Amino acid sequence: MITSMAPTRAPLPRFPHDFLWGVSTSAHQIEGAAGERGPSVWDAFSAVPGQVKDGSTATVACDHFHRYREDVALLADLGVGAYRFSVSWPRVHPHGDDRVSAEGLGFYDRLVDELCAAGIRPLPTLFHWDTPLAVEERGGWLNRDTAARFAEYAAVVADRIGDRVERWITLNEPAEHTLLGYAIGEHAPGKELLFDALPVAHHQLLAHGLAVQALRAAGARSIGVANSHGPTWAASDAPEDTAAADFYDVLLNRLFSDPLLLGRYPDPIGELMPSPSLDADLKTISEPLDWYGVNYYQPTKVGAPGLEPTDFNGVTIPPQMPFAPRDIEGYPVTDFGWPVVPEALTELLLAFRDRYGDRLPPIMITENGCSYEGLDDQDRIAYLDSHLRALHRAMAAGVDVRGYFVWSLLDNFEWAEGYSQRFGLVHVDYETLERTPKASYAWLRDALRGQRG
Ligand code: IFM
Repeated sequence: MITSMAPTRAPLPRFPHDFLWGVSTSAHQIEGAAGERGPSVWDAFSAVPGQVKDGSTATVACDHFHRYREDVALLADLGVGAYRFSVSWPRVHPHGDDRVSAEGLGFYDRLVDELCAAGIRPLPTLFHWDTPLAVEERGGWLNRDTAARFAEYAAVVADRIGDRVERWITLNEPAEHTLLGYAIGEHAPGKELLFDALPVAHHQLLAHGLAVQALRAAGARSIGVANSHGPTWAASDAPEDTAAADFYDVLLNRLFSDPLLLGRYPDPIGELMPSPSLDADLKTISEPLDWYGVNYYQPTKVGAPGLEPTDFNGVTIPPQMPFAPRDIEGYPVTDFGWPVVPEALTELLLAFRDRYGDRLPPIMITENGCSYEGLDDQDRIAYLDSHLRALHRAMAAGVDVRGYFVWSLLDNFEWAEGYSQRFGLVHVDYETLERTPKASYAWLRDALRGQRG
């Protein structure tokens, strides 16, 4: 355990006594045990040379599948009230059809039991990007039928663990999955469809709505979604830059939240969205949510595209996209190169409240965190400390936020970056799989003790 030479910090402001404190992970990024589940799109994608920067795969990852007891003990020692994990669809339905793996489902049963025994509330996410390969081979999220398959899977999981789960999340970051996975091909399944990827957005939304119905039919009381959001800043006042920023804002910040919360697509997406039954679908999609999850990492500065591709934190944005991300200067950056702008979290939450008004259910920050090397991770402590203060300012200004989850408990497989970016409060030695809590873990544990008073 690293205790470090931390600079003295003022205690965090006091959050409400029933505020939910937690950490987040996802199945593909930590579980490993790939041979004990069905294949997913990410297995196929990672196997193609050059797709993952360090050539790695998540075959073993953190081996959480076999070491979950040790990881729950780390959560208990940390003192969090909740743990957000994801259920691996290919572990539950290895063949991508209705055949259920008793072993796969049994894992989540044991994990939930272990969490409950430790007094930690389980918060499962049903989809965090690891589509069963067999589902992808039938068209994946381009195929409307995937939404119905997903709802069936949701019902199977709810039937098994729903008696101990209070809060559910349907999808994680559908905007990233659409853009990175299907529009520009930087993530699995590696398709480069540009705007022809829009049905992927619609089918994920429909899957969400159908899953909400399936979960409620199974007795679920509290359902949310985890979407990625961040303020979009125009590179200049020039009309071409503000138009580009508006368009990016629609794609990142409104493509999913408008249909979920308002029951309609933002302009100009509605006209572009091919669906045989758009109005009925939007009714399903906008089933009222019990809360809304925001994943926040950074704001984005955007200008008009040029003739060349743009590099955006290692992601290549082709010039055919109607926007080009620009560097944000004047702020520290994480090891990933992401600018650290805590005040943008306050800005985001206030804008969200203003946009959605009384259509906005209580918010939960379902992810926030940063990539830094090292055990004495003072930069991560500074990041978390400043973002919690920014969150508190938004709450003091009247935004109803009920919880905060750090991304992530463990260093893990960071998608196309492989193991090169470390987001964990706990260091993982990928050779020995030994877990070592970092200074940020000790800091958060003390901060949570301070909150409990
Ligand atoms: O690791 C990812 C996670 O899977 C989704 N949200 C952002 C994190 C950091 O990139």
